[in-house]
Amino acid sequence: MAKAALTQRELKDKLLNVLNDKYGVTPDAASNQQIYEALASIIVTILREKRKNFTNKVHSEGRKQVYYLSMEFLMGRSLKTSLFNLKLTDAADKILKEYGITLDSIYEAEPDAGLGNGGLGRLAACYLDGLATDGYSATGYSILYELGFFKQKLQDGWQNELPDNWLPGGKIWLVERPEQAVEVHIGGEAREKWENNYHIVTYDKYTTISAVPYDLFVSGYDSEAVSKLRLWKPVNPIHDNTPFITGDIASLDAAARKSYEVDAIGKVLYPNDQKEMGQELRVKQQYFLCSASINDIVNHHMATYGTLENLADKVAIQINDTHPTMAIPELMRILLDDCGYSWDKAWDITTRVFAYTNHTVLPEALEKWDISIVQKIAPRIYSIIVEINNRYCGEIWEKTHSTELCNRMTIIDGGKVHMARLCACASMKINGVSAIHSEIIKESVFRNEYQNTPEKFTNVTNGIAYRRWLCQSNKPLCELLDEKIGTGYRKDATKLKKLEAFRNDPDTLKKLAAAKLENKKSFAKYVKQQCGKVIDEDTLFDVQVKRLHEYKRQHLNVMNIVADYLTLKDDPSANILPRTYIFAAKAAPSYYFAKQVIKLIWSISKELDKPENKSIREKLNVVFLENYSVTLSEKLMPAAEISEQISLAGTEASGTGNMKLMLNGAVTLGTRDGANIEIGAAAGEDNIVFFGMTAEEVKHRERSYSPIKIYDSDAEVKAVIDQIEKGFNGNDFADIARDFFKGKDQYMALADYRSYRDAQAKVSELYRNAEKWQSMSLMNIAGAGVFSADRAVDEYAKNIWGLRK
Ligand code: 26Q
Repeated sequence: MAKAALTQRELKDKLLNVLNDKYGVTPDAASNQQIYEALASIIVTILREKRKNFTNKVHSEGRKQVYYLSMEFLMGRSLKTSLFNLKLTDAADKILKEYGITLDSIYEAEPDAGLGNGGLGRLAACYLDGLATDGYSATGYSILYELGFFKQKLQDGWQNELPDNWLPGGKIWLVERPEQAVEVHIGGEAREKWENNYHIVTYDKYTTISAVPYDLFVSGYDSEAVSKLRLWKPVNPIHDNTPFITGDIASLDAAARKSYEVDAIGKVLYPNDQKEMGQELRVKQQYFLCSASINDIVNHHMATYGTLENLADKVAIQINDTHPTMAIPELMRILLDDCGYSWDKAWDITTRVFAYTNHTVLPEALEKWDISIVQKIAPRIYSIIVEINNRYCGEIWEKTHSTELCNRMTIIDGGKVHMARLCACASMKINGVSAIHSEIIKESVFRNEYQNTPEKFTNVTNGIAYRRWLCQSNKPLCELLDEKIGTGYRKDATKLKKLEAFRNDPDTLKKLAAAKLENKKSFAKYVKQQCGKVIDEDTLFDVQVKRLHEYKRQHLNVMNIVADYLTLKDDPSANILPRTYIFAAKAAPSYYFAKQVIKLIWSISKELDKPENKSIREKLNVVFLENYSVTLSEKLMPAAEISEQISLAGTEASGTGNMKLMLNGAVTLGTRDGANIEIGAAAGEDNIVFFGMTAEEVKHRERSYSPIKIYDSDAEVKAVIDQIEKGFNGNDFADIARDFFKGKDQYMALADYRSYRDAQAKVSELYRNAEKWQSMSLMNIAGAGVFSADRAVDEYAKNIWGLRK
């Protein structure tokens, strides 16, 4: 077992020095902000050095490296996890205590690096941790967004979006490397011609953007390896200073406009709704990321090996959903135009380098860009895509003589470029993110591609950086684990299995209950501080936290709440298990219905707050927490008892919040969707509460589905929807009642309602048997080991990238 990166003495000396040199203060006079920045800068220096040593070793052994391309990395905070992974938490804690400062208060000075929408971005962040912990050589690439994903503020229950200006507190983690800047060319004109059997490509009149790297280091736990996240900042290179010297207004104007356009590329992270956004800017962002990253990878490889012949032996590039797809034609462009490779040779290299992960089956989420936009932003890339497609369609025709198949697989179709089809065509491997999801994509989105190249398809079930949500967030539980199973689980999550032996041990179960209660108390205190709302830790904490979307069916959860509300309204003494329903969710800014659902939850919460509803509130309380983030999830997960994972079967690719909740002992109440199925297998089917239709049943039912028939025939459903229509706290929700429930009910909430109600009743019954409940909770913790990112990236490394440790 490796020792701490520094002794307590060394850390203290460094801290005192930095505080003195940078701010001229001693710890007792320093602000929390100053101490945070001083600790951060010490860690950055350690990690930078460690990464250098690790990289030297990797190079000297000629080992293969992986590059993870993603438009999003939802990193959250870095200080706590870095101290923990470097085994410096105790030392830092003791040093600060000497000055009467708590380490926790220092953590609060750090903003989240919220460079992601949700699951996909957090997964990328978790994988950097897992890769470093497992000892793999990994680099992530993304954009240095000036503004992260928006901050959510509710006004009268309506979501407002505020800019997330994270850099003032967050840039301390970034190391600028201007000497490694690369050029990206955008726009312009590309022409091709044949001359004496030579294919001549000219590309000119483009705009040059400088991509400047900012590196953020991610420590592994108890490991030599350090992952690097390289964030590109777009900068306008001022080659031509004449307008500034001559003062020519028109040229100055053009120069200012260009600066503005370049800055816009790095301004803001897009929310995951395609409808209302500026498509051109998004495509520009994507090409900027792809071009900068591929050029960097190629430069680095050339500097190490002096040739690209062995690129595929030394480099694997993972594409996180289709967002970085243009990396594929960009590598082709460099091999063809810059290095003079033949098409066949370039294609052979490219198709052995890339692998692609799919994260969704919702058709509206599949990226298709207008030809005109791709052509305008990256004309040479477009011409390469056309050539890839011509050859691809040619091959399919040769193989099958089916025009129909060619039409279904063509990358360019209906005036659009289908990014997923391009990924499938060029990648060595294609994976889904849970067992069921990897099966579904073979029958749906990639039905034809699967028939053509079945050997490309594989599954890697998602995993989480579990230490962040267990060791770094849930001290009471970790103390119990240390006592019962030792500390081996910190490095090897499968060791959590040892806890199973205690499933019927009264002492363990009692202590497990005590740990949960302690966490619930802390969380209740936090909620009180944050929004003034009082929640009772003696009630069951029932948690649904995730992005707001109709397919995730927060509104089904609301239906159950309203049904109980109506019962209690009638008879406050009704035998209903006291619960606190906890929600947190951001809606995409232009997603009207999602915002309505937030307002609905908020209105119910307000209604229950009224003094005249006190006796109802004792049994039924609802809280909506603003601004769900990585940091909020770290505070919430330890306190959760029920994990609501209630998406319509077949729609949630995996889910990862479900894994964090399970790990903290929450029992899943869920559909047979995404990773829930594997959670059931890992915890044992008796330790999860499933309900609702299976994905198969959904498929069969869909065609003849009629929500209004259910509304008309089930009195309770009718009463619930009518109440939602009438509203709460003076707000009506006729829109939701009409469109979500009585109209299309696209995600079939009414079809699963009865089964969900029954499942909730079963939960109450199980919870009333305290010992039974704690034993279920324990089995979830014991089974959570397979959902570690350490395991997931190991599967990628072995089955997809061909990496050695
Ligand atoms: C696309 C085009 C333009 C602008 C934005 C986007 C965009 C951005 C983000 C589309 C989708 C996303 C994010 C998707 C996502 O988070 N998917 C989730 O990925 C998790 C990790 O695999 C899964 O666990 C979840 O099931 C899946 O919903």
